[in-house]
Amino acid sequence: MCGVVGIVSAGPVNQALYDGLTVMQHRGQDAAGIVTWSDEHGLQERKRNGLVRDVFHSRHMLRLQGNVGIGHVRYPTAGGSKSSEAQPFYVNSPYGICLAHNGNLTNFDELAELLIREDRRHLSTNSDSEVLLNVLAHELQTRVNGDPSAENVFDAIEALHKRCKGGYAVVALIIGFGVVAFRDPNGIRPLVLGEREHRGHKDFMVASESVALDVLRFKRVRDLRPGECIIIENDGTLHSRDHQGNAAHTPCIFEYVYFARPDSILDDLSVYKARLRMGEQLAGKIVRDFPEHDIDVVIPIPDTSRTSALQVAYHLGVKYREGFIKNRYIGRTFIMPGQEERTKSVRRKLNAIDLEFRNKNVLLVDDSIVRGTTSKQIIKLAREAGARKVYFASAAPPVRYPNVYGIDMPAANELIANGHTIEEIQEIIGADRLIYQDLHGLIRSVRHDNSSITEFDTSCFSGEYVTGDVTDEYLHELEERRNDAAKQEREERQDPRSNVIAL
Ligand code: PIN
Repeated sequence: MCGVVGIVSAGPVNQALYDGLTVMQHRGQDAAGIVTWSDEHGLQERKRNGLVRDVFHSRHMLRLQGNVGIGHVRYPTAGGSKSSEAQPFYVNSPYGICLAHNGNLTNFDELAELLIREDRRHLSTNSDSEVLLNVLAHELQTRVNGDPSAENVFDAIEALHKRCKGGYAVVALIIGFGVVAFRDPNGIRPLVLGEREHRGHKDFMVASESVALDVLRFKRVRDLRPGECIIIENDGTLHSRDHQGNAAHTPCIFEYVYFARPDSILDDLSVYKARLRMGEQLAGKIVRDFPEHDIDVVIPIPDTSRTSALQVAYHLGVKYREGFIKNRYIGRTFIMPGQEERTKSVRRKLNAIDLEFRNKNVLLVDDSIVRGTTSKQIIKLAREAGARKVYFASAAPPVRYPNVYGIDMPAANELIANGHTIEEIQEIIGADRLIYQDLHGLIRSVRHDNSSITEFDTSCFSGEYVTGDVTDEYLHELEERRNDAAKQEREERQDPRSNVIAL
């Protein structure tokens, strides 16, 4: 997963872009980048692997001059975590264009081949952002007629939507013109528009999550519609055109389960309220599946699941307690020669407060179970802390299928629910009982407030891919690639980035 931001302002945008990326750091900790533009200083860029706070130093910020800019934080998706693949990407023909995106193209191979063979474009990475950028540049090139115009850009984006399949939320900067932002025709990946008054001028901002608007005191105007393209010219003129076609609006449900910040509103739906309702629905499921339950205490697995766990406890009429404390300052893992490599040990990240577990029947709540590896270790931790019985509940249904729209999920064969029944999973993770939310409950939890959205991208739970182009062959190739990427990652564990432990 990644985060994008774009701003056109009456004043300098460097600090605002930095702050916007920092508040979206949860969407990607692998690399960060900003480009800004001004008449006087031209295009300025800084991008590297690392956290936002480590990539940008004062000297870079001073250089990033201009009132127009875009930024990106990257999560490593299958294959690419090289510094050379940090975004935004740049091309200089037909205009200087920079582009950053969140999502994944499902027809990457075919697009890359056509770009090279027919459009005579050069690709130097395996990044689908570079492909998107070159498709945009090529489609603009065929329409070039002097300076860029809103009409030409809209036409080029319309052509891009026809060529590019998958889930994508994109920000681009066209030198001397402005910022362009667009969302895939199904609106799978989120993108929101904000505005603020500044020096008697209207500033505009687009971002992956509304929380970025909040911290910069932009008012949330609305989400971009699926397939919509917005252009904000350098002078602040805003244009919009819709290109949804026949596609249904199907936002990614996983954003609400885990990825987005709870204080964000995506597609007019509060992530926080969705998680509260997931807890309510989950409590209903627990009562149905386990009517004679003997749960003494509900304990969340920090952080995401807290909101749901609170409501589980409330609706079960059971105590809610913080039994696990998370270390916010995990250090690097130094792998010594001959040492058994255990970088992902939960022990380094979580500690249990024994008195909340001793002689109790505890219900641990997590937002989801993906590989099941941390669930297993956490259950062990709860038992070591003296729990009598350890029940486990997931606020999301079993994750059985890979995500192809930009959520970084392991290969299907690494998903614990792929090929296992719930009873088998319960046994593998060592729980006394395992309860999953059902898909219907999850959908009800998320869509509650916004009846205009009737469908979601639920592919990792249902195996249904809304773009209609995902074949078994594609999934098979993806699996091979993800297995290779995982293997490579294991081999490269001595990389300093290995200090990032995802629970
Ligand atoms: C982690 C949220 N959440 C915890 C991510 C673990 C699956 N895991 C997905 C559960 S946090 S596993 O709260 O945002 O830190 O099933 O793959 O072991």
